[in-house]
Formats: sequence, structure tokens, C-alpha cells
Amino acid sequence: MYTQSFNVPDGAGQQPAVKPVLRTEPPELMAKFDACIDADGRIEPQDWMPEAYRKTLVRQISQHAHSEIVGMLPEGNWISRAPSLKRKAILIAKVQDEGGHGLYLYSAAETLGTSRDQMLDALHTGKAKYSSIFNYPTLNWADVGVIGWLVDGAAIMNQIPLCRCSYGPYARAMVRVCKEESFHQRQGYEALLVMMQGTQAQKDMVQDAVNRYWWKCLAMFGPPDADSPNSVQGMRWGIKRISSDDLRQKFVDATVPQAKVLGVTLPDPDLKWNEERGHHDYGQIDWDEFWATVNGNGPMNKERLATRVKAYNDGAWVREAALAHAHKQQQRTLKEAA
Ligand code: BYC
Repeated sequence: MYTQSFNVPDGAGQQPAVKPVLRTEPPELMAKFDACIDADGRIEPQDWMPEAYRKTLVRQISQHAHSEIVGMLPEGNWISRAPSLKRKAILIAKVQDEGGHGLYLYSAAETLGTSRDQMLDALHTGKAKYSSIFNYPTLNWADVGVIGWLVDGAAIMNQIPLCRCSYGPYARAMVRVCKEESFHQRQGYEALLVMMQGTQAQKDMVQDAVNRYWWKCLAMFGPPDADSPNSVQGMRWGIKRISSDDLRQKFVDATVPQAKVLGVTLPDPDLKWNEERGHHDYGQIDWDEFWATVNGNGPMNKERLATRVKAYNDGAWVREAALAHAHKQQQRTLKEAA
């Protein structure tokens, strides 16, 4: 459904003007790195890279990993209340997939020299960010479908270009993540199609969920390009391939016809086709609300974090047992080899 987003919009091949990074790095190594980026090559863990590139990747990949892990919570709440065995099985598989995505991404970030303990500590102490979208409640079953259709739809739009990210381990992790996200998006849309053929109460439930999630999904792509401190450098380094505003526009354009087939109204009176631009115009996103949520004051921030911390603490015995088992096995192997 979203494979078209591999395409780069007109003019996106031209690198935007970048403020030069403060270069205290060895010039020959820097020149080799720049040449690799300019040739659209891949940087691998053993390659030299400037510290700022490493730091940006750890920031983005760990934030992405945390989003996957926290993203398990709003849907996980509905596993015991799914309306049929089929929906329950699908939802369990989806939530497990998100856990797997988090693990690939933590592993990719570990190749940059940051340990999983460091990343989890940053999440648990509120220093690390995760996607704003997971700080809103899931009030009814239609929310689960809408998360699949719109939240995963927005995530795929953002993530397909990351399959071509300049850092090898991140790009490779994203290939599998995107295949699975594509299934997630379709299952959400299909669940909503079924509800839209049901009773008026079911149709109202879907519309209500769309009303609550639409604007939050547009904000997922991050602040407008003009207010985005990281975008330009991220694009210069081939981490980000398409700007946040261009991705948001692609998402709106792809979603409008899907909403029509579904029979729901997207809650934006300013949403209309602009013949001249060849895109849909849309209304103003509430950035004050976005920043309040990103900064820890959304409706569910405290609960989400508390749930994660509790799950981590409750799982301590599993980690300890696994380590003790690995140690025992290692001792046995050493003894046998002696
Ligand atoms: N939420 O300079 P900017 C998923 C932060 S879906 C929270 O534009 P950049 C899933 C940003 O980090 C979601 N914070 O940043 C789906 C920065 O703060 P720091 C996960 C946000 O990096 C379904 C500051 O605002 N996907 O996983 O150029 C089920 C300024 O922003 C948000 C990814 O993370 C936000 N929405 O662009 C389960 C994809 N937006 O870091 C799971 C990978 C911005 O300087 N990430 N901020 O303190 C990206 O592509 C980019 O990092 C972003 C932001 C587009 C998110």
C-alpha cells in the first residue's frame, strides 16, 4: 500500500544547504566518510565515523526502539478484550512483532557503542524520547484498527526511506520491520472495513477513533521542516531521505482515498485537493499539544512509563536466570576444552 514512498519527491535529490558541522575530526578520515556519503555508500560499525554522526544515529535509533517497545502497550491492553479468537491471535502476533522490532533496533544501536542498559536507563528515567502517538489512550476496539491503519501507516511512510539509510545495521533492520509493519497496516484497515459494514454503533465507533487519532498521526512525522533542529543534517548524512513535511504530505495524499473507501470523514474542514500543487491541502496541526506530549505531559505519558519500568523490574529474574545459565554453559565448555 505504501511502496510508492520509496520514490523521492521532486527536487529531493538536491541536498539542502547545511550549516557546516564543527570539524574537529581528522581531515583525511572525514574526507573518506564524506566521500562515502556523497557516493550514497553504506557506513558499517567497523568504519570510522564522526562522533556527531554516531550521536545522531544513537539518538534516532534508540528513540525508534523505545517507540516500538512503548507502542506495545496501547494495543496490548486490548488482547484480553479482542472481539474474536481470530482478532486476538492477530493482535498477539502484532504486539510480538513490535517487541521484535524494538530488539532489532536496540541491537543496531548497540553496534554504535551504546549498551542496551544505557538506553533503557535513559527511557526509564524520562531522558529519552519515544513517539508522541503512544501517549494517548485506546478507548474502544476501533482504536486498535485505527492504530493499525493510521499509526502503522504513518510509521511505514516514515520508515520505508530508512531502509536506504546510510548506516548499514539500521537500514537492514528496517527492511524486515517495514515488511511486518505493512501487514500491521493492512490488518488494521481490514478490521475497520468489517466494522464499517456492521451496526451504526460500530460505524460511530470507527469515526470517533479516526477523529481522535487523525491529527496525532500527522504530528508523528515531527515538527515542520523549518522548526526541525535535526532534519537538515540528518538528510545531509543520508539518515533521513525525505523531509518530515514531505512525508506528512505523502501520508495525507495516500490516506484520503483510503478514508473514502472506508466511508469515514477525516476531521479537517481544510482538507481539499489542490490542483496546482498536485497534493491535498490540510489544516493546522496543534504543535503546542504535540510539544506538551513530547515533553512528558500528554494524557498517558506517566502511565506508559510506569508500566515499562514495572515490566522491566518484574523481568529482572528472567535476565538474571538467563545470565546464570549462559555462565554455567560457558564454564562447562571451558572445562570440556581443558
Ligand atoms: N514523538 O529535529 P526533529 C512505531 C523529537 S512509530 C516524539 O524533527 P528528527 C510504531 C525529535 O526526536 C514511531 N518526539 O527530529 C508504530 C527531536 O528531539 P531530540 C517511531 C519527536 O530526528 C506502530 C525533536 O522532536 N518511528 O515505532 O529529524 C506500533 C525535534 O525533531 C517526534 C521512528 O522513531 C514524535 N512524533 O525527526 C508500534 C522513526 N517527532 O531527539 C510502533 C525514526 C520529533 O533531538 N525516527 N520528535 O531530543 C525518525 O524518523 C525521526 O527521528 C523523526 C524526528 C521523524 C521522529
